[in-house]
Amino acid sequence: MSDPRLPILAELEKKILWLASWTIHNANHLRESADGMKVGGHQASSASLATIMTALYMAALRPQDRVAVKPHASPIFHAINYLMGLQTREKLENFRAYKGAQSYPSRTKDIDDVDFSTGSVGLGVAQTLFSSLTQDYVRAHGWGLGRAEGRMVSLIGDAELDEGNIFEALMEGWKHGLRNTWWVIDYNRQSLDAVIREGLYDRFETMFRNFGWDVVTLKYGSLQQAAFKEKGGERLKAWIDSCPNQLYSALTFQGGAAWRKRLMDDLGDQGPVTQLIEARSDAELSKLMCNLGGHDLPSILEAFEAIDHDRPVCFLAYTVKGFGLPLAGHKDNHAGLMTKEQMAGFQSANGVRPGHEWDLFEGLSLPESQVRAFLDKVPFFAEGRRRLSAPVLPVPAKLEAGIQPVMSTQMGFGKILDELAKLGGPLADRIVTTAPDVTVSTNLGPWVNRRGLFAKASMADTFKDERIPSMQKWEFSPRGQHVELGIAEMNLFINLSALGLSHATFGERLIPIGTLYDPFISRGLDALNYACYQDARFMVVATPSGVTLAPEGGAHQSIATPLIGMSQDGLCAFEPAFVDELAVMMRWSFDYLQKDGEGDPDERTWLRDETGGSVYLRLSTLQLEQPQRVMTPELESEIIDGAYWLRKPGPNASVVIAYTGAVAAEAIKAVGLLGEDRRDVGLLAITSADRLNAGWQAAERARQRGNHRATSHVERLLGDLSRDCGIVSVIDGHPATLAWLGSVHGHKQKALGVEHFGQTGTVADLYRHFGIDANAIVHAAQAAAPGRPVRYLKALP
Ligand SMILES: Cc1ncc(C[n+]2csc(CCOP(=O)(O)OP(=O)(O)O)c2C)c(N)n1
Ligand SMILES: [Mg+2]
Repeated sequence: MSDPRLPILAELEKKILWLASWTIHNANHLRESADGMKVGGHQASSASLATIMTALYMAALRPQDRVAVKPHASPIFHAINYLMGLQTREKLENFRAYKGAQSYPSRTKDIDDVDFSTGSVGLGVAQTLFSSLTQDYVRAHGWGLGRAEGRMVSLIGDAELDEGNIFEALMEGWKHGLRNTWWVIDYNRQSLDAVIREGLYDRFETMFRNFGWDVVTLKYGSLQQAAFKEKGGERLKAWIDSCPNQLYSALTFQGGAAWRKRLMDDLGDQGPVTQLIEARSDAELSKLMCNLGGHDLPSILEAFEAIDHDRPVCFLAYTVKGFGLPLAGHKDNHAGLMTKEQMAGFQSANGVRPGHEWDLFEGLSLPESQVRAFLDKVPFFAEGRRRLSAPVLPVPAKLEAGIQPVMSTQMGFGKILDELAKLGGPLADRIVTTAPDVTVSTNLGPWVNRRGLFAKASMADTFKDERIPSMQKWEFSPRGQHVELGIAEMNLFINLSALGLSHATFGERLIPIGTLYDPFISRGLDALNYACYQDARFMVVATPSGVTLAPEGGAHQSIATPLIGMSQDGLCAFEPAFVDELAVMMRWSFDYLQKDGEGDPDERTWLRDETGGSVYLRLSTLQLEQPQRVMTPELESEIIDGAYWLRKPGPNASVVIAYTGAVAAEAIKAVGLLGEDRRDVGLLAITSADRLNAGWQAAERARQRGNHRATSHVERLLGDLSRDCGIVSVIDGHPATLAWLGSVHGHKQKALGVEHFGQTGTVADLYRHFGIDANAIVHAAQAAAPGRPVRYLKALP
């Protein structure tokens, strides 16, 4: 029996395609008259998913499900939300414009309820997989059981599947027993540039099955299925099956007459096949040939509803890019737009009167009351806003760090987590750590020994059972708090993104901490950006960093990461030199990760700390002598603001040294060497170039807006230096990180750092080679503050 929802869903599909197409056309038209520029809008890409998205959003999805929409199907997504009263006409009129509806669905910039942002292809896809694993993690820990288990659904372009990170995620999903994940492939056989390779469906199918997925192919629509049953139908089916993608697309674009000619040429038999073709008008023939599975509501609904298990499912849906529009099938249609004439034709075919384009019920053939009654009951939207929240976890006033006289920040990190694991409490219980096969080498070991690894099924550590001595327990259980990943850094960041949105997606807060080697941030950079853009909350701890890891490998050095830390929006970067600083940073971060306030910037720092964000800690394996000092509230606050005077410059200072991170020891030594020949030398410890710089920029903006008293932390710190005092900055990273300090008040500056990659050697060799050792600092100080020659200076190599 046919599904009673079909007539109304068919009407809605038409309406949704109309609204999306109108949104794009109208926005382009407005822009064109305003500034002569068209902005595109992915008309064809959207149309390709109109049927499937109608079936999903209006029928198959449930309130607990979450969706990542193919980026360039955003107009369809916005149209659906507009229809449901969740998107405004004003935003759609401003589609792709300032503060208008976004060209790619955005959790942070759109007002409609976007579950996962998309835009950079491949990332949203993988996010659904890791969100499903997050859901399993949360539930295995006994949280959120009052809520129904949801499906994580991704709508994927076929060319999107060229993105390698999708395959990295597939592998990880398989290892973790992925469930409740649906990926729907929009197999329109077109990419941005052209038509895709033949036979990809076969590779996709084999691959997904290999990873344990159920694969459902939606190839022929119900019209085609009926035609295949007619006499001669078998031959038509065989023709469709062997038709090359390019030809199918070209004929789709050309329409009924072209289909007829080609089919008659290839199949005409003066018999049943000819009859099958002749029995149809051009329009009917075109409709039949474009009636692929992905545009056939009955087959789609049936396929979705037939899934009666929680294994991951891949739906391979044959579609037409530009379906229902005059652009259909053309290989150049990616940025194609309908002309005004085409649009006028499309409008009258939709029964929409001029001036009534935005009317919700315009042109529908069913009574408004019936459509309204249906919309009121659409399950997906039935429970209102799907974005959830979770209470803030209390953070201890101080974190224990078990400081040894000599240690590295990486050791400190391991110790702080170890102490937290031992202490217990709500924060410790909600921390989840994750690393791409570098758990032990980034010092997560002690934490994992106490808190265990996560897996849905328990698994003992055979080495322990066999009494083989080992520092590391490797026991898996559903209560474990460490998610071990394979080496793929993209997976690390997408996993952090999914875990870091658990409060919003599942209403259960997690505090995710991910570790990796600092240089490999670049390997996962787009995924890191994506996670921040979605406003996921996590801590990324990168260690070792710089050239300080020395003999271990030139190929593992990081130069650009401090600049990434400064420039990555939504990510607050710290680089401590000492472990007591690290403890302060981590404590502050646990609060910061949980903030979601609005409001004005703090008048002291000009930073928007109430908004919250994620945190990046750049750590080192270099062991330094730790300062013996009392951590006062003032020092704590300066560490968080980004800098403090380790040695305050005296009134006659002609030079100050500013350092970040593990080169602290060299800077301290340099100050000693300068002591006899330069008076009152100051030593500035920069704990966060990122926050220091951001505060300075923000204060300047506030002044330009008329708040003349706005002053940032760095302006206060350097405010007392005399005009001709020089600054020498030094970091084991790119010198540009600190090279702006001189412009704060117009001081002469020499910026030291690392610019070249890959040299091995001891720490001393490399510091000397790159000119960041004490001797190089003294040379720079002498150049910045001319005076009598510094007596301890050695010639530069
Ligand atoms: C990482 C990334 N690289 C490039 C692009 C530009 N881009 C947008 S859509 C697209 C092709 C999409 O093809 P497909 O996934 O098949 O979707 P369709 O256009 O068929 O709807 C490309 C290359 C992008 N959005 N993200
Ligand atoms: Mg495509």
